[in-house]
Amino acid sequence: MAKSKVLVVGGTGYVGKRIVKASLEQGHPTYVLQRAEIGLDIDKLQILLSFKEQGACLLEGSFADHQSLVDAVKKVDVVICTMSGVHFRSHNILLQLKLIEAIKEAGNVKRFLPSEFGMDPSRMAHALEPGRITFDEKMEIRRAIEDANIPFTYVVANCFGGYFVGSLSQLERLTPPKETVRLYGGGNVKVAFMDEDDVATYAIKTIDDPRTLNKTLHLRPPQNTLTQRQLIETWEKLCGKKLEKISISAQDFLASMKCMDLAGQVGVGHFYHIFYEGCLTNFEIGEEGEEASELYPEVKYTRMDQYLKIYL
Ligand code: NDP
Ligand code: GFR
Repeated sequence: MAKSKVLVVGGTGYVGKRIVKASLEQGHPTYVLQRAEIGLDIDKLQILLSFKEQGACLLEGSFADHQSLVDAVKKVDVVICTMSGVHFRSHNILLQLKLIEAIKEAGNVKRFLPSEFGMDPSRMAHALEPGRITFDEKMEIRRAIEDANIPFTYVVANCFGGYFVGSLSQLERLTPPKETVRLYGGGNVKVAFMDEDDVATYAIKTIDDPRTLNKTLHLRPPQNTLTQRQLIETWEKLCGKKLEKISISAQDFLASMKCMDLAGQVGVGHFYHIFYEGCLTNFEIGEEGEEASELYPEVKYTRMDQYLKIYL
């Protein structure tokens, strides 16, 4: 059977460029939206041209031009959106409503993967303000998809290594601390960590899989389900040095929100749910979902001791 044609919207982003790479690697005719608005962003253009060199096809379009989105969608079988989530002030996630309108009008899409790739928003109705906006907006997108009867797969990717593993899950940094590490409580809550390239591999693996049609794909491989303490011990073994550990109570952690800007408060809220509440691992995957490493055992996913080596 011919490989389905894939359109990536948001292709020059942190997740997007990995999705484009995985789509090409897995042999899909791959199309990338080239937004008119990128203007003089030369880095974005260079990334788009590099996709072209690797065999992708660029499709010009804009979220301000409905017909351009319809025309792009009509050229493919599968649409994957990797719209930014961290710029919640500009509500980028809700821009997907325009893409959903285009998919609805085009009528040809066999699978749509909206921009999720994080915690499962359907399990975050209790999330703290202001970070809850991330999940509320993603749920609005889910409702629009399901109201339009667009075939979907939601990818719940848990914690990206780049944001949560490199820093040993410290806020406001991306590299390991040298002397002291802050533990969330006792550091014994189970968290699921993912190499971003594996996130993209699994996302492309699933687009033609009937087992994940209208379902959630959870990326929660058993050997990457670790506590913060286990993550730190992994790092200490690699670098041959013990870090001083300072335990922060949930009460003190939440109190720190008071002196933070909006982005910082969003982060604290998300980290609280992940590292104190255990929201990524405190449930069984039910009928509505599948776990990726079980569905695709052939994928040799990167373990976190390997992931951490680059930080030495
Ligand atoms: P980025 O910030 O890298 O942005 C992705 C793309 O969004 C951009 O490249 C751009 O597409 C598009 N975009 C941004 N603003 C606009 C706009 N105003 N109009 C149209 N397009 C726009 O996003 P990430 O890759 O960091 O995030 C993607 C998803 O992953 C989000 O849902 C986020 O919540 C999630 N995430 C999860 C993490 C985790 O640890 N699990 C960590 C980080 C993100 P173009 O390429 O066309 O310019
Ligand atoms: C893990 O799931 C998610 C993660 C999600 O569903 C949505 C958004 C994210 C964000 C995290 C919290 O907002 O992606 C990365 C991370 C952003 C962040 C990292 C915010 C504040 C920080 O101090 C930070 O330190 C690494």
